[in-house]
Amino acid sequence: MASTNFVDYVKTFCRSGAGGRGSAHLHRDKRTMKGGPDGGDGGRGGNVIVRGNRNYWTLIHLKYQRHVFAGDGGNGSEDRSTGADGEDVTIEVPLGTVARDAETGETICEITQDGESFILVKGGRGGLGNWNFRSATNQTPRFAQPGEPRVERTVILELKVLADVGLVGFPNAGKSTLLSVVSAAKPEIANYPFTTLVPNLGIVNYRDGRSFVMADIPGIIEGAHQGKGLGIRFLRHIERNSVLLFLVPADSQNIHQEYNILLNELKQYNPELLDKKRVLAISKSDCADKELMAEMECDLPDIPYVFISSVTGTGLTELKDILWKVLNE
Ligand SMILES: Nc1nc2c(ncn2[C@@H]2O[C@H](COP(=O)(O)OP(=O)(O)OP(=O)(O)O)[C@@H](O)[C@H]2O)c(=O)[nH]1
Ligand SMILES: [Mg+2]
Repeated sequence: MASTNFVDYVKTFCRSGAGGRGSAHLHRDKRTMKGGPDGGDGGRGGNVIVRGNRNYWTLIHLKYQRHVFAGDGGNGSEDRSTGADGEDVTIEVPLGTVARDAETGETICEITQDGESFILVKGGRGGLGNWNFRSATNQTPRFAQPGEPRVERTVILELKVLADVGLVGFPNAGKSTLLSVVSAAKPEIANYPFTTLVPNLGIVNYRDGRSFVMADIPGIIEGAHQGKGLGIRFLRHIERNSVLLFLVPADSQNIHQEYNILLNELKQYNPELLDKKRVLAISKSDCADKELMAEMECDLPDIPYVFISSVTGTGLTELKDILWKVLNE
């Protein structure tokens, strides 16, 4: 996923189709001077629909499609012919997309399954033709209903990546490296902060053909919730993960303190993130010496932890075991 191709937020102006007008036609032909009402109904206006498609990973295909208009319904006509229904427009989105109303902020729907669809804006109903209004006391109704008007709505589509495990850590902690060694993903890795600018996903193969999905997101730093670094907008991608894997390098000054800073940033973003199960991985353990590690072990947060090294492979199997266990608890 090249950085510019990852789009996780789009605002789209949606407009449904108007319902067709009902017809107020009165039947006439060669032999009938004064036939009864035979005006047909108008067709329904087109809907704007969102549908989940597992072949999409981002919202990039919607980036430049700022307006979505569904078709209007056709008008009813003589001989009780109903107007054609307006054309529906379907917006295909990746799984994990949330649609919100831009004005009220209210969540309209959440698409998590392939093929799952939801009507964002409903098309107007078609008007009834005069044929429907005939009665004993009014045998020639010269009126019909108009169709319902178009409905407009600005919708925000937001992608929240669906993964089982989300990686949380400071920049340069080794998150991308870990993802690259436990999965087939090829994220960018470099020895400077903020290498990763967009989330990366990888499928981690576990024993017996089982697997889970891991998400690597850009690093967060103290004050990220105030906009420092890349900010915390990427944290929306770990909102859905069931387990958060904290990554703190073994050569950091105080692991517990760094962990608390990360935890606090998550809390500032959304306190519900703290309800998730947490695992701690102390990365780059090949850089620290044994004595130091034993010392560090005395002061670690009270969650499952493991020392790992993505370079030598130490602890990776153990880490997968812990993650799998926590995922299935
Ligand atoms: N010695 C050692 N170096 C590591 C290990 N894991 C990662 N590194 C190095 O640490 C540096 C940063 O690694 P990344 O994986 O890019 O770190 P990141 O957490 O993804 O960083 P950002 O994307 O900037 O947030 C790279 O130079 C890696 O080679 C490890 O287990 N041992
Ligand atoms: Mg990275």
